[in-house]
Amino acid sequence: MFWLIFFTLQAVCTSVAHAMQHYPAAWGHYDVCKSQIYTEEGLAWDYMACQPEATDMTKYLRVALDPPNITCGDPPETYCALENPYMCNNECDATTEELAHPPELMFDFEGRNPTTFWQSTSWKKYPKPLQVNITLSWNKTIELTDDIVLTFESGRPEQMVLEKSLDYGRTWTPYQFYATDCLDAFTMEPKTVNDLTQRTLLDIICTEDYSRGYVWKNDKTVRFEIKDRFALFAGPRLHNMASLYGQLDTTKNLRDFFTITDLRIRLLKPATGATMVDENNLSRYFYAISDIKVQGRCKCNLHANSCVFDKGKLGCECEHNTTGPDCSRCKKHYHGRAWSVGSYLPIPKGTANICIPSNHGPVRK
Ligand SMILES: [Ca+2]
Repeated sequence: MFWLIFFTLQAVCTSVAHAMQHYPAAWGHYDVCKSQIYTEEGLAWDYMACQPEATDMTKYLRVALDPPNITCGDPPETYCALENPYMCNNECDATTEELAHPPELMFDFEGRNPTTFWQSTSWKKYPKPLQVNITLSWNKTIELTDDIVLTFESGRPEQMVLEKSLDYGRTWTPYQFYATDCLDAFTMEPKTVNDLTQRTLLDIICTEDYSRGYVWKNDKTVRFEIKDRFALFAGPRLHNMASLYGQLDTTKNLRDFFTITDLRIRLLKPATGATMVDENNLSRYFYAISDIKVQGRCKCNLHANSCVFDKGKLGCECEHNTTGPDCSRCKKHYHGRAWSVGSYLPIPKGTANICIPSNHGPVRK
């Protein structure tokens, strides 16, 4: 069963001022695809590499849970607090709006009090593992521009994997492993993003940073650190984006690393807060997530500065005589040379690499 949460908010984002609020000035580059200039022959178009503004991508995703009936409340259940087994006054009931915890509550506007959250059934079948896959699908290639942040309402999981797909969910590769004990859970040495270098940037690590302190109110987030990885090229405050863009231009692996069509959160073991699971009170163990943040932009191969959400699907508004959801082909009658991705270089305008008419007219760039 699928929960469709297509938010029908307008997807056209062209406000440069808005982008400036969130990103250093360098991010504002590449927001124009072409401009008119005067030449000896009169008015002509000057073409530049361009890309859509980064935005909140959770508005455009579809979420699916596996197993599909893992959400609490059918039948109604009562829950205990992990930190206090005698505090069992929480109820989940799928048929009552105030007591239901459906998946869309991971993506609603947060900031209200109390928070809204998705919650799983409890670990009633212990010692059989309590495992849930949460799959987020965009049906479009997107490029991540900021950290992925999950906020847990329950304790953070003791074991979890974040995975990505670049082919609409056919194949998956891990992004990061999370555990209270990386060696025990995944036979991996624990590392943090700070251990990475330019050379090892694409290494997949297991981190223990986000699994400890199971109930502390300020310790509820699990992160996949995009900006720390960018910073390996662009400097700690991302002041040298030219360096990052130069690398993205020349290293396909690096560009692909930040590009996804789907994300999958594999919850493998809930917080127990102890080495022993209290078998007399399994209502203490479950997963609950109040918020998921995914910032990114449509991948348009530097041939579009806007991306629209139409009939439940994202698509680039292609310029430079290109076409397709990612602007990855030349338009009909514009096959004068092979299609090519735009280039970030030279900074700041890049190179458009436009498609040219099949009958070889004179063109700029
Ligand atoms: Ca929420």
